[in-house]
Amino acid sequence: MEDDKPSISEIQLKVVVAGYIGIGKTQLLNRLAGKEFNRHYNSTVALHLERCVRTHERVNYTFFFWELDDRDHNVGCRRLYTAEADMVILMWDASTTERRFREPSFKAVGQWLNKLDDIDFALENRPVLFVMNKTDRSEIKEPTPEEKKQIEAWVKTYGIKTYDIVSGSVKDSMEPFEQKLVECAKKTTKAFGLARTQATQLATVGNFPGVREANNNSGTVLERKVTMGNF
Ligand SMILES: Nc1nc2c(ncn2[C@@H]2O[C@H](COP(=O)(O)OP(=O)(O)OP(=O)(O)O)[C@@H](O)[C@H]2O)c(=O)[nH]1
Ligand SMILES: [Mg+2]
Repeated sequence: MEDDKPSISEIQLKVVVAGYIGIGKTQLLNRLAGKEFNRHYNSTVALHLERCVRTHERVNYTFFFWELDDRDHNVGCRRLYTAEADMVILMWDASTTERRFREPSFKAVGQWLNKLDDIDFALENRPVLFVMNKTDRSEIKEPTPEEKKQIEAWVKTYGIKTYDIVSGSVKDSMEPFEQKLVECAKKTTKAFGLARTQATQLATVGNFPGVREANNNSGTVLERKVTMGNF
């Protein structure tokens, strides 16, 4: 029997991932790519690339992650690495077993927004996902009210239109993070573009019989509409 559901659509998204050194960026991306958690620390120099695909509501989202390192000598490359990104992930480290990390890594989130803004990276229309990581090493499992307030202030300062916050640990289930990731993906400009295209296609296919009756001689118009319907 023929499947009358609309075919699967493809969307490719470039995601910038940044934050303080050693907060778990690489491990998070490795987990998304299907690799196991690794206790061994191998610090990223300059750039780490990872790719994963998630399907939601008949859309295949291919995420291309660009993890930037936090070293200032790589400043010159940032404009290149962030070019045409669709989304941003900024992380901090929630471990309370190593308190010396939590505060500086949270401050670094704000510093990263500033660094991105400095290279004329428009944050307005790029969803930002704020990630509190390493909750397995913390008695505080959610962002504190102060952290939430600070994030709201940053969102205002940088004119960010869409953002979300998620907490978790790459040692535990990745489900909450993955849900938020897809939610953010759905709010990117590309996803809106895709939704518009699909709506146009549906409207076109829906109008097709009426158009045929009204345009008996308009072969070109019909041909174009059929092509779009099969797209
Ligand atoms: N307990 C715990 N450890 C983690 C978690 N995520 C990462 N780690 C550990 O933290 C260390 C740093 O992890 P990475 O993923 O390399 O951190 P990073 O942010 O990519 O580090 P840089 O590339 O140097 O900036 C490693 O030893 C990891 O095993 C986590 O969720 N929980
Ligand atoms: Mg890394």
